[in-house]
Amino acid sequence: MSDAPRWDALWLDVQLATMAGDAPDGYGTIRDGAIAVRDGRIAWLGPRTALPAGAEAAEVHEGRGRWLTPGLIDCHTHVVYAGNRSDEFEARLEGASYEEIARRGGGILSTVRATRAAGKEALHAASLPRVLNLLAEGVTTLEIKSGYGLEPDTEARMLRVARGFGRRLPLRVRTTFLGAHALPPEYAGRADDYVALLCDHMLPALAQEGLVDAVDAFCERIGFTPAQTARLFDAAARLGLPVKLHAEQLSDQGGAALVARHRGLSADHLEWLSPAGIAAMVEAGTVAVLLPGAFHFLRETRLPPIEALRDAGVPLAVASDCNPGTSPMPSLLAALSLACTLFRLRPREALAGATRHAAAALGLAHEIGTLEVGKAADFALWDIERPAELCATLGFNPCSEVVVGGRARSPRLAD
Ligand code: DI6
Ligand code: FE
Repeated sequence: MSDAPRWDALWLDVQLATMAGDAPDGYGTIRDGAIAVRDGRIAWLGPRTALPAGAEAAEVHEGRGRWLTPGLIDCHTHVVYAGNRSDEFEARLEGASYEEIARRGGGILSTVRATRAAGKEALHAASLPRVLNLLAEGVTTLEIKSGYGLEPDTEARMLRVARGFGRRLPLRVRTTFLGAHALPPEYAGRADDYVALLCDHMLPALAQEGLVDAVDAFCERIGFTPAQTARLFDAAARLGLPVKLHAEQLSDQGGAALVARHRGLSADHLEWLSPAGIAAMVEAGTVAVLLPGAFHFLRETRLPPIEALRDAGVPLAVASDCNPGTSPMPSLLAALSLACTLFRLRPREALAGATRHAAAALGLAHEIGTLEVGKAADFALWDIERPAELCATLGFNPCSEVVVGGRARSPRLAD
């Protein structure tokens, strides 16, 4: 009897970027590496020369020198919606601001109208190309928010469509309830009543149906006040659900400190974040999710305080924020590149932002986000010479193979 390992699958001749937290080069590079999978989890990884003697695998894949990273994690998206807002893109270029467009009933409410009118199949069909685009880029975990229904049936439909992608595709989906995205027209002038509906009816019913992994809100002049947001967070806590927040995107509402006080997973956007907000995030271990797509499309000029966040040791995640208004960009690779050019993240920080720190922003750091023995075998293979290439290019996708739960697939599912 030999105790040599028997694996389900083994990848040889790969350059590993483990993205493990303590790696001195920022990538956790292992040259001429190998990685083995068993029961959907990483069973072994290291330099090929260190492979245990006599190890066998049912499937052996040749890496041909490609780079292998953890599967990418897009931890903030609104990919499920119907309709299109390119008219607003034009209006903003004519001088209208995002807030003005929202105040005259466009913006989020325009997508609410289209999404309410779309049945489940139509919503699925409209969203699928965006999801497939992300999958083709090596995304193996995708967070998807509700928030274009703002009434029980459509919010539930959005979350069911989102969950459906996780069942039908080789993809992990996490759903976030964003019922507090905008005030629906039928509640005009009655925001507190709408928040009561969210807290007392919509959220408990959706959570009961198992459709909610986390709760988010838009804490903003054109969204909800800190007091209303706090009420929603208390309702989430009663249901045992973690919270996160669209905070300090257009103004400083103290949202980051608020979500930190509620031990939130993440504060997202953060262009107007104050030093007090940073201190609160440090204290609570709240992740900063940077969304350079929204910054880019809104032609913002005020940067999130990246250096202060970095100096304070706040983990920086990067996400696409894919949505029809402020970030019509179903591309996490584009977000990585923009995070570097617009926010001056280093490529190693941007890649950590779409792997290790994105996992933390979803409360999944123990499961995914780095290549480590025992974690889920989710990874992506790339035709690149150095990992920085993932950020140093824009509009090009060098992903050549994706593995989810130990199963290999082509990045383009139809192949
Ligand atoms: N902030 C955003 O950037 C998105 N939602 C939010 O609260 C924009 C959503 C949209 O314009 O449709
Ligand atoms: Fe968003």
